[in-house]
Formats: sequence, structure tokens, C-alpha cells
Amino acid sequence: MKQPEIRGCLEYGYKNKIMKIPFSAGTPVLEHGIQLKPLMEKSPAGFRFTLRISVTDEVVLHDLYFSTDLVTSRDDRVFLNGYQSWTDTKEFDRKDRMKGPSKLFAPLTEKYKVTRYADYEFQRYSLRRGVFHGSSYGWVRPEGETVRFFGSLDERTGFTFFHADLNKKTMLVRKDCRDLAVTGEYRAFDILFSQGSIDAVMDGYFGEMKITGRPASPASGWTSWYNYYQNISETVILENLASFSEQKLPIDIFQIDDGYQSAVGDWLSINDRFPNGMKVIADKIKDAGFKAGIWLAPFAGETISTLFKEHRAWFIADAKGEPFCTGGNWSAFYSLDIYNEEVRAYIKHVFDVVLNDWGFDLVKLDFLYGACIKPRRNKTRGQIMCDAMDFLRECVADKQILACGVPLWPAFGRVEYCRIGTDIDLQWHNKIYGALIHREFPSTRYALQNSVFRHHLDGRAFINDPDVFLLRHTNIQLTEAQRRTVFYINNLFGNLLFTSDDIREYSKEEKRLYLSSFPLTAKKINSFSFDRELYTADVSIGETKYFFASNHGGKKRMVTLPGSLCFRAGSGMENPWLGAGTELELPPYTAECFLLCTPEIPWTRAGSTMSAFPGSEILSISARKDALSIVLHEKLRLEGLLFITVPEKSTEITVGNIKHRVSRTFVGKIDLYYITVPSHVTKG
Ligand code: 9PG
Repeated sequence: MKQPEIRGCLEYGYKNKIMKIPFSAGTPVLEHGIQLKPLMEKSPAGFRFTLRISVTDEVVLHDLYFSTDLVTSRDDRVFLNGYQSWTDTKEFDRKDRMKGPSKLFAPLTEKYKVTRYADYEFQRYSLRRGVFHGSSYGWVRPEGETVRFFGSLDERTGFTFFHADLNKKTMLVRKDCRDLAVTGEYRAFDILFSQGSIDAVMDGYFGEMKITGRPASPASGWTSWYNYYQNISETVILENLASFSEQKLPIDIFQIDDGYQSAVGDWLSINDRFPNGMKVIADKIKDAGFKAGIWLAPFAGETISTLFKEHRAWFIADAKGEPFCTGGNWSAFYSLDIYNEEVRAYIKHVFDVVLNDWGFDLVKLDFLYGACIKPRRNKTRGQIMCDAMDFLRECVADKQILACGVPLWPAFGRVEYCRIGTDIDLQWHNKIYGALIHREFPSTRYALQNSVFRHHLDGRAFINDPDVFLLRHTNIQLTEAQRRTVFYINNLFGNLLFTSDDIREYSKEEKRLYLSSFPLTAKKINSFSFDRELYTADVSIGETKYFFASNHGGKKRMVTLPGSLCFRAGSGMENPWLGAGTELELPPYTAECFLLCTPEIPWTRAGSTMSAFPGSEILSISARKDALSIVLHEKLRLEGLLFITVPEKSTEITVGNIKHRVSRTFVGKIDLYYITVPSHVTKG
């Protein structure tokens, strides 16, 4: 790749004036006792730009930024990472607009503190099309698969924001370090520039940071939030638990969400809907064979909490010394000062009780962005958030963290699981919210978009939590097609697969779809492309290949199937196969997944009615003459039919002592010879 051009400026305060020192890569500067060392070096993954600032006397920073030449055309697309878990994130093009909360509704915005949920109070939001920003990393994509990547290797010094203007073809990189007093040395920028496929640049980025995800596995489970919200009780939790254990569902984690505590902040004061406390419940979850999970917002205290009433001084304050509100949830809430020793002791004690006395295995830690809502104690937001995540890691030690509502970079490598999108809503997308409030509001459409566009973090930074899928028909406004689409996107692009459904309420079809998610298998997205809200992906599960297409828009779209015989997931006995290159109509909000068959190779998967990813439930197929042995995954929960390709000349195949007649079908221009095997005659 070509070395990027860097031209920047340091602005600092001097005797009530703002002074400026320009710099460019490779040319050290010394002015007024301030030395700047802007250095561009070759690095294993590309180019690494660092800027060191050394001062003899204390210097208070006002602004620090540089421009680069990464955007070269108005038609480039830019991926910009949203500030925190919930922030909508995708590849933007010049027709898109990035909006903060509407100024028209300022009284409401002010009342519910909607500008506190992300970066609205410290980054510029232009309402113009083609003008965007994001934090920590991103890329520019001209036509094709190769992207120009940029990513900060160190956000502990302060968050790095990337502002792109596609109309003007500019990219400005800015450090969030206003009012930081520097003495000695400040390593202000440390940025990697590289070029390649998304997989290659992300490998290079994480390689250069030496971040490997924490040891953790993909997991399935249940959380109480998206059905009961705060209205949970011991009965609700235990009844749902009983249905998972009675039906022997092979989920990994059973998690209690918001609603067990008397108030947000008072984690050890359990409300009267849980008369026997939390240890009893954690024990029952573990007895059922699941990991016990519980939700906490460890830095938050709501107005009506005892924590807030009795310890106002523990909370982050504004310039007048009054508690600085973090958001409008619950009775409005505030965030604890993680540098206060009493606060640290309190939080440590809470975790000690939750993890050791009650015995929970996993904590979902939420609203974490509050810890760094304001730079203070001469520390940047980036530094505070990194310190906060280090502290949480120390408190939770070897148990597991599912982080949520967190700026992502500080969570990289520090948590097992992390939410990468906003909350699923019970409807597709609330347009009024979309027009008026912050980008972090619950929206199924945005949640799916983030699952797809932040997939590259999965397995590198942590395991991605795409949020729940919901298949039930009660207490929901999502249509059947939309529910199925969420189910597929989560299963393909995420690796923490939770639902909140009361599975006793499932209809026969809903139950079948739910069970078709077992066994949980590792999916590899080989390539992915999109055209507005039409997404297509080539996927592998082991050696088996799949094609996936999903239309998230309100208008029908056409897709062309790949050049293989395709078995359509979810189809019954009628016409399950579609010919190579078939033009397929995708109605609004639908998803389709196809197993790509190889009729020319005998003894391969030609389809199945038991898995959302047909064939992924088969561990092995082995053939000796005309006798077949098929081993199925032990976590398969559905019964049904398997279709296996056979040699053209065969007439009869034996599986488990039962003879099967060979069938022949002609699809498009392809002949398929296969047998149909009911699952009960196989092993496993
Ligand atoms: C519990 C919930 C669930 C959920 C979390 C989080 O932007 N917002 O106003 C906003 C409010 C709540 C919210 C997310 C965003 O939900 O993501 O899974 O745990 O808290 O209160």
C-alpha cells in the first residue's frame, strides 16, 4: 500500500489563548518547549503512525488532529465503528446521514438525557449526507473487496475519532483529549494503516495489538429481558428454567436480567418478588446443568436507590459538584467514580457476593459507558474506560463477563462476550424514535445491521452477542418472517445465541424452528456482500458450504443462487432443491439459507429437515460398498429426514440394516441420485 499522508495540528492553551503547532509525518517540531515527534514506520501489517509529545513545562491540550488522504472518491464507502455497543454501525455511503438526537425536541432530549448515551456531547454531528464519524477503527472501501484500514492501537491514551466527509473527500482523525494537562511525555497517536480484505486487515490489527480473545466458547441460552422486562419473579424464572430442563434442551447459559433488585445500584437488596433470594435460583440453574448468569449495571445508581441517596459523593459530578446524570433509564441514573476507593470496595463486595456467595458463573455487565461519561482527574475518557474494564476483569477474575453498553475498544480481549448492537425491539423499527432520539434506541433493524457489520470482531476481540432472537407469536409485533430472519442472522453472524421466549407457548412450527438451532456449530463467513438492505453470504460449516441471503428492506428483492444445486433450509419433501443460478425472489424481511450440494460426489449431504443449516447435524458419513453409516451430533434435537448423494449406478443402499431405494431427480440441468434416510436409523 501507499504510505498515507499525514498533516495535523496540536492546539494548546497558553495565557488564555489557543496556540497551534502544525506537524506532518516524519518532521519533528520543537516550539515553545513542546516537542512533537510524528513518525511513520513500516510495521508487519502496514504502516504505523505515532505521535509523541514531550514538554518541559505542563501543557494543557485543547485539540489534536490530523488529516489523511484515505478517501479518494465520493463513491467510496466508509465503515465507522459506533461509539459503544448499541450505536448503529455499518458501511456508509454518500447518500447516508448520521444524526444525533433531534434539536426540535430539546426539552424531551434534555429531560431524558438522550445525549449522554454516546458521543453526542463531545463529537460534532453534521446533519449533512455523506458526513460521518466513528471511534477506534474503521476503513474506506473503494469498489471491491480490498479496504483501506485505519485503527488505533492504543485507546488508553484517549479515544480516537475518525471523521469522514465523502463530499469533500476528507478524513480527519482526532484524539479525545481536550483539557488534558501533559507533563513529561504523552504518546498521543498510535495508528495502524493497512490494506487488504476485511479478514486480513482485522487479523493484522489484532495481531499488532497482540489481542487474542479470552478463552470462551460459542454458547446458547435464555435471558429474561425480552419477554418480561423488569416484571420478573422467582416463579417466572423457575417456570422457564423448568421447561428448558424438562425438555432437555442443550443450552449453555440461563441468565436473569434486570428486575430482581430493589433498585438499580442496590444489587444486594433483592425485591420481594424473589422471596428466597438469588442463591437458591443460581443453585437450581446449575442443578439443571446450565451456567447461571445475572445482569448488573455495576457503575450505575438510579435516583431512588439507597446507593445514590446515601452516597451522592461517590458519583461522577458536574462542574458545580452536582451528580452528572448518565441517562434517563429507570428513575434516571448516575455513574460511580471508579477512582474512589470506597466505590471500588463496594463494587468488589457486590461481585464477591454475586459470584462467590450466590454462585453465579456469568455476569452481564451493562451501561458501562457511564464510567467514562466525562473526562476527569486529568484522565481522558479512553483511559477511564480502560481502567474501568481492567477493574471489572479483576473483580470477576475467572468467571465470565458479557459486556453491554460499552465503548468497544476497552472491551477488546478483556471480556468473554460482548453486545455489538442495540437491543432487539418487539417491532422491526420504531420510525419516530429513529427520527428523534439517539442512535442507541432498541431497533430490530439496527440490531441486525450491527450483527452483520461488526461480525469481524467475533472471535478476535471477544465472542459477539447479537442480542436475542424471538420466535414466539405472543407479546410480539414482529411478523413471522421477521422473527425467522432475526433467528438466521443471529445464528450465522453471532455466537451467543439467546432467546427470551417462554418455550411452552411455542406453536408446533415455532418449536421446530427453535429446535433446528441445535446442534450449535461454528460457522465461517467466507465472503459477504450487501446492496442496501439485501445481504448475501457464502458460509462454511466444516467442509460443507452454504449460501445465505436476507432482505431487511420493505420491498421485494431478487437474488441469484450460486452455481451449485441448492437445498433450501426449512423445506419439506416438496421441491426442496433449486437449480444452480436460479433467480429467487426474496419478499420483504425474509431470509433463506441453502446447502450447496455436490451431486457428482457420492456420500455427501444433499439436504436435511432437522437443522436450520441442513447437514450440519451430521458428524460423519462413511460408506463401505453399498452400506452406509451415518453419525449424528448428540445435541441434535429434531427428528426428520436426511438426503445423501449416492453413486449413479447404485440401486439400493443399506443404512443401519435397513435397505433404502435410490431416488433420482433432475433439477435444472443436474441429475441427483440420492437416498432418503429417517434420522432414527442413524447412529449418534
Ligand atoms: C435492562 C436492559 C437489558 C438490555 C440492555 C439494556 O438506549 N437506551 O435507552 C437503552 C435502554 C436500555 C437498554 C439499551 C439501550 O437495554 O441492552 O439487554 O439488559 O438494559 O435494563
